Amino acid sequence: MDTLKKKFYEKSSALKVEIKSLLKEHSELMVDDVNLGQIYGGARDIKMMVWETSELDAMEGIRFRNMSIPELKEKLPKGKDGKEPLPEALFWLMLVGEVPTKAEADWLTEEWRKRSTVPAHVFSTLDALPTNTHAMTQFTIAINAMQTESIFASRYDEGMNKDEYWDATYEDTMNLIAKLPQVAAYIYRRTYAAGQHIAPSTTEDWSGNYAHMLGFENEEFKALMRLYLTIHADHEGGNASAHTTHLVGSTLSDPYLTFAAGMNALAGPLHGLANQEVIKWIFDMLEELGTTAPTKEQIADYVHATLAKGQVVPGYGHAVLRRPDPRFMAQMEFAKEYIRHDDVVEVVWKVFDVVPGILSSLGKVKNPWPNVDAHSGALLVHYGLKEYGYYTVLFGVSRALGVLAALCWSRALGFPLERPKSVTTEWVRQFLAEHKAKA
Ligand code: HAX
Repeated sequence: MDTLKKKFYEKSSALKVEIKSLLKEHSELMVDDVNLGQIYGGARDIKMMVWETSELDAMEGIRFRNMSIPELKEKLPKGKDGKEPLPEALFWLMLVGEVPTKAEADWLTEEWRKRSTVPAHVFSTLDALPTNTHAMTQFTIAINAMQTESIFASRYDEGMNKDEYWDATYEDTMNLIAKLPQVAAYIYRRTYAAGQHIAPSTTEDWSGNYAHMLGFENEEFKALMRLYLTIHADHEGGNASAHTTHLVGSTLSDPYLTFAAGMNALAGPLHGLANQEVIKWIFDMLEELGTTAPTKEQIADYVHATLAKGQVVPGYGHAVLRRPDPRFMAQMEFAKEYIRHDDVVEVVWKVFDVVPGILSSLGKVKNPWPNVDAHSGALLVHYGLKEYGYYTVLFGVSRALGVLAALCWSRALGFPLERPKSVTTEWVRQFLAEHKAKA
């Protein structure tokens, strides 16, 4: 058993025992009351699942195993750029709650390299699709096609003992994460580079190799990829891609099918697809205004026109956050550090000056601040990755780290099938009538 797997087994076994005794004593303890607004309003703020890998605070933003993004940048082992954390290190941290040494992070890079071979039928499945198929559709189809490799599915078929679920889930998780960059790069090259594919590097880390296979050798871009693939990895368990993964995983669907389901959720424009919508919105604005350097007044008019059409301003707002997203701020800092001037980046910053005031003035938007998706496209455009229809795949490759680490925990702790209760509006009417009669 490798060191990471052994550590995970020891920690998850201990926590399983602790949870059992905690629930034995306290399972009737009330944590929250749920109100009608929450029942009709997308279950906001209802505490109803355990997610060990990260936690979101409305004001402070995301913490991975209690570490903020600036702390990750300081404490995690770094890639060869010397500044940006290795996503490998973040995965280790999320899985076992410990900051790995550089040697441990490097071991993971090598381990994923060893497991990275993608079966040929995955490429032929992709090749059967029209090249104008949306990149996220290609991505989820490819993940489903890789399910032939699932160790969990084949061991379950052979009658696996439930105490071994964590082991098979760990193996699938490691294999799937290892293969994702090549699958994702293949989609990019077949869609946007006339199918001229690039063989994997034998020396780059996980992010550097992904950048290389996409066709980008610029070291700054590779540094950006390390940051990008780190900050998009996890956002606690309630967001749509994580929660979908959790729900589908709770049926004991194998990690491939489970992760593909999460990626279908990520592909929605209110969630991960917002990263493509933001840059599309900016490009449309610049085209309509006939300038690459719009004034704040011009941007304000364009925002009002977007709202008047009954559309949302992409990249702004959040179901939990009530402050500018630290993931937005981390990307802004990256741009300030690495990029001297860029028209699109400047537009993103002007939009940041203009939009919160307008959204606040509507009186209904709970969070007028930018989220992670408001900045990412401008950085990618700067380094030449302009095909915004691809952006959500980059997000998805990163999100695999968090949701699959969390899936390992769900299987190790033996979490049951998720099955919340729904009600009908007729039930609500009767409930209200009884409530009125009692008052
Ligand atoms: N532009 C215009 N209106 C907005 C808005 C925005 N950016 N954000 C919220 N609103 C509106 C909502 O549509 C809602 O209007 P109605 O009452 O007329 O339906 C009202 O303000 C209240 O919404 P809320 O409570 O503030 O926000 P929700 O929790 O319901 O929704 C969303 C959160 C992220 C879906 C929302 O802010 C939004 O649509 N933002 C734009 C899309 C986006 O950037 N999504 C990415 C979010 C981060 C993420 O998951 N990344 O992957």
